[in-house]
Parts: sequence; structure tokens; C-alpha cells
Amino acid sequence: MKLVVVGIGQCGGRIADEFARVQARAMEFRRLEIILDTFAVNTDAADMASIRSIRNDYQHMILAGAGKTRGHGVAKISEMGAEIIRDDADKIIDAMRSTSRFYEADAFLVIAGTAGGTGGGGAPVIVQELKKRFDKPVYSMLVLPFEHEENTEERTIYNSALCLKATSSVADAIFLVDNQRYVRKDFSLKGNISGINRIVTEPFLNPLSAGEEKRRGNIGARLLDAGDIIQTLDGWSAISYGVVKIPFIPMPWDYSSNFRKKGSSVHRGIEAMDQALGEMSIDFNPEDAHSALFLISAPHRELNMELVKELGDHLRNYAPQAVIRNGDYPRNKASIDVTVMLSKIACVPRVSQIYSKATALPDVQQRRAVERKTKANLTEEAGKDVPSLL
Ligand SMILES: Nc1nc2c(ncn2[C@@H]2O[C@H](COP(=O)(O)OP(=O)(O)OP(=O)(O)O)[C@@H](O)[C@H]2O)c(=O)[nH]1
Ligand SMILES: [Mg+2]
Repeated sequence: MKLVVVGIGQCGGRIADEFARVQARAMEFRRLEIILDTFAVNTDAADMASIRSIRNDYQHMILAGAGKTRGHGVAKISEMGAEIIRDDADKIIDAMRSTSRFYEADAFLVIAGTAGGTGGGGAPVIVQELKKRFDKPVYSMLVLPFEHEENTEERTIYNSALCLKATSSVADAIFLVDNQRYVRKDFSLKGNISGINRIVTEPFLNPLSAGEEKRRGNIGARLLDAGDIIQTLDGWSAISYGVVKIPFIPMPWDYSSNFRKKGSSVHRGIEAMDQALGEMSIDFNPEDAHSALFLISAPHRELNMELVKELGDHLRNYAPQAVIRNGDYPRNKASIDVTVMLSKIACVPRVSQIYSKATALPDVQQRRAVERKTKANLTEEAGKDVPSLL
């Protein structure tokens, strides 16, 4: 499967940059093209300074609304972000269209942090424009804020709610990433952020690669291609993967006992799948997922029907309502990797929470304004007998 990836705002740009590195690895180690091109769009020129792997020209690092913001961003006002990106949509889409072999792309991926002004406002606009102009699925990856941001930055919840609602009304599917789920106490925030970006992009490498393989040895018995992924993805979605090392070079007795060999690969497969299920990018009740896909990537000697069947059963127990698709991707390496996508998730508690907090906001703001006025009046009242200098 081949994607064209665009990141809006700082968060979107950094994650798109990470996708550019995923593509670099696919090319270096597999000679595969899975991401045809990568773009970063921002209203803030300084925000783009940390981008390292996206091509550094004005067609790939796109500064939007320079006439309005002079390259200084929209200060978290997502209505302004949306307006600027809409005004510059032609420029952005034309840059994307100039991707070489653009028409081979199977889908678009639009990435942003929901709390940002540029990303939160701009991402739904770009999704909508891509949907209008091309007959290809448009997916989005939306990053939900850290908890501490909700308390320190008033626009966090409001921007997030606007972005989630607007994007979900136009995108084919949205991968949700909740920053808060990745907070590790022993990490600095900077380490955390680039760590999160790596963790959320890596699971895409195998599912995008599997259908693009041309070498016979790397083509699975059940090949997972773009069609399977497109059929799986719809609405709120999550992706993750797990890896279990195969501990030693196979010993002669590993071949002698077929039963033992199969048993140990099933164990490793289940362990990798459990890892994936435990590290989903967003919290939800698996019973609410109505569509699922898993891909096993392992050396030929580990892949067998029993492994596929057992992993299928395991996922069915976990997400009993889901229609499950699967594939295998033989790779010559010392590990079993299992990627899991869960989609058509009927209810995501974190999204509902953001919506209800946002709806309560005007009340809170009104109450604060009344409180401020009352306190100011009281202070003025207390000072009424102090003589005036002016
Ligand atoms: N996972 C992750 N989250 C990020 C990253 N950068 C920012 N965020 C989150 O994204 C949200 C802020 O969005 P930004 O992308 O900084 O904002 P923006 O889209 O540039 O918008 P403005 O700066 O307001 O114009 C916050 O919730 C941050 O925690 C990143 O590289 N990775
Ligand atoms: Mg910014």
C-alpha cells in the first residue's frame, strides 16, 4: 500500500517527518516504496526547524498564511488555522499532486495534534479538500493532548473537540493517539515526544510493505494488500504492534519435533499480539471494535497454519464483535512481529470526554467572567475612601 503523507502544524509535521524515516528504512532494507511523498504544512516558520527527513524545499515544507501571520503561527486559535489553510489549500494540494507517480497512491494520511491552532484547525480542512478532489480514501492520525495541557492551556479542549468533530465528519478513518497514554515518569518530555512519534509510526511499516513486496520469498501465503487495509479501516481506529525475539538459531531438534516447533511459534505469536493489544494508541473497550486486522511477520520456519488460526482465535476472544482480516509476511529475521489494527470503534471514552468538557466550557468561562467582575467590584468598593491623585 502506498500513502501520501501530510502533517499540519508542529505535531503533524514532526510525525510526518517520522513517516519519512519509515520510508527511508523501507527503501534501505527492503527496496520498497510505501510512502510516495511526505509534506509538512505550518503557519509558523520556526516550528519547522526541527524537521530533518522531509525534503527541505518550499514544495514539501509549506509555509501557509505568511501574508497574515508573517510566519509567526496562529497562537492556538484553530478557527484562524482553519481559515488560513483553506485559503492556501490550492497551493498545498498542488504541491502534493506534484508527487512523482501520485496516481499510484492508494490513500492519503493527514496528521495533526488536535489541540494546536494550525493542526487542529487545518487538518479537517485538508481532509475535506482531498476528499473533494480525489477518489481515494483519506485517513487521519489525530494526537490528543497530555492531561496537563488541559489545565494550563484553555484552548486545548475546545480546539480538540472542534478538530475531532470536523475531521470525523469527512475522513474515512481516524487513528487516535492519546499522548497521555505514553507518559513515562522517567522520561523527559522531549524524549517522550520523539519516543511517542516513533512508537506510533513504526506499526505502519509491515502492513504497508506486505502488499508491495515483489520478492517471492517475502510474499505470504495470505498476502495482505491495500484492499484488506481499506476494507478494515472505517471511523475511529487504533494501531499497534508487538515483537518477540526468536531466542536462538534453530537447533536440529527444533526440526525433529514438528509439534514442539509449532507450539513455540504459537506462544511467541500470542505474546507479540498481547504486547500489541496492551500498547494500543488509545483506550477503548475492545467489544466496541467492529473491524480488525492482524499481520504476522516472521521467518518462514515460524509461519504455519496453526499460528494464524490461534492468533485469529485470540483476537476474536479479545474483540468478539469484530470482522477479522489477516495476513502473513515472511521476513528473514530473528523475531515474530504482530501488527494489529482495530477499527469501526463505536465508542471512544476519551473523545466523548473531550466533547462533553468542551460543551461545558462556555459555562465555565461565563462563571469565571462573573467571578472576576464581582471581585473587581469588591476591590473598588474597598478603595472608595482612598483619595485620588488624578
Ligand atoms: N505526540 C506528539 N505530540 C505533539 C508533538 N508536538 C506537539 N504535540 C502535541 O500537539 C498539541 C499542540 O499542537 P501543535 O502541533 O504544537 O500546534 P500547532 O498545530 O503547531 O498549532 P499552533 O502552534 O497553535 O499554530 C499538544 O497537545 C502537544 O502535546 C509531537 O511531536 N508529538
Ligand atoms: Mg505551532
